[in-house]
Amino acid sequence: MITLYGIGPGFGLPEISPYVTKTEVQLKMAGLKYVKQQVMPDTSPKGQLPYIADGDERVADSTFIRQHLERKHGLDLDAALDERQRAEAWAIERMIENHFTWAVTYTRWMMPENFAKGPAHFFDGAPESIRDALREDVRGRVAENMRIAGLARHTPEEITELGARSLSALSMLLGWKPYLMGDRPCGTDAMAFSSLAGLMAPFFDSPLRQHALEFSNLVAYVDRMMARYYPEHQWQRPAVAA
Ligand SMILES: N[C@@H](CCC(=O)N[C@@H](CS)C(=O)NCC(=O)O)C(=O)O
Repeated sequence: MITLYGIGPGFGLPEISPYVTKTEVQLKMAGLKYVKQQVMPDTSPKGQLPYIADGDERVADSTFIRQHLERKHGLDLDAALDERQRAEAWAIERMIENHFTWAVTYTRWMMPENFAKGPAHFFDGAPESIRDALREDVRGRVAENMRIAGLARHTPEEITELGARSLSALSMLLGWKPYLMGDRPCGTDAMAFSSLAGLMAPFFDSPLRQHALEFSNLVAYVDRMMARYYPEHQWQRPAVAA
């Protein structure tokens, strides 16, 4: 049995972490049985979530987890794609993970009102004397990671502008197909869904979220993916912007 280590549900989502959600959806796409366990990122071999235990093997990082699952269990989540489509799917996934998801992270961690109602509560169980210091420490580390990645060097308006360009690209790439690459979901749909759902969930508002809601095909796509992979989750469908 595979164990998926993640953060757990919250913020109106079945799983708080977009990367854990990606892996969870890919496990569901593959039809593999798994159990889920909530842990802190520092328990992971790479210091980040997700990681999995599959028999004696522990594998960290969503991309390497997918590679492991496909190799070990004889799967291909992109089976319906030709070579060019596979290349496009990879390029789209890189845009989402290495660019767009940072802009989404910004809305949760760097907008003070969103940090206060969301990530700040990760530390509610810590002793009161160190709680605020812990909050600031983790927020500082996320800010530093964002700076190294490049995004946090920009103004809030510029970050929104860059995120909105990726939203526009995703909307154009999806068009009115049910899934990114056609009639059937592929591996990259897991990441596109997780990142877009994380942004659209009504729990946090932001200028970038308001841009996202202007793309009715992306809103419908998140609904479709949520219904397919998390039918038990009470998804609060966001209203499409007028
Ligand atoms: N490249 C990694 C990214 C994973 C990631 O950023 N995970 C976040 C949770 S959403 C994390 O564990 N952050 C803790 C940290 O970076 O210290 C993957 O694809 O798995």
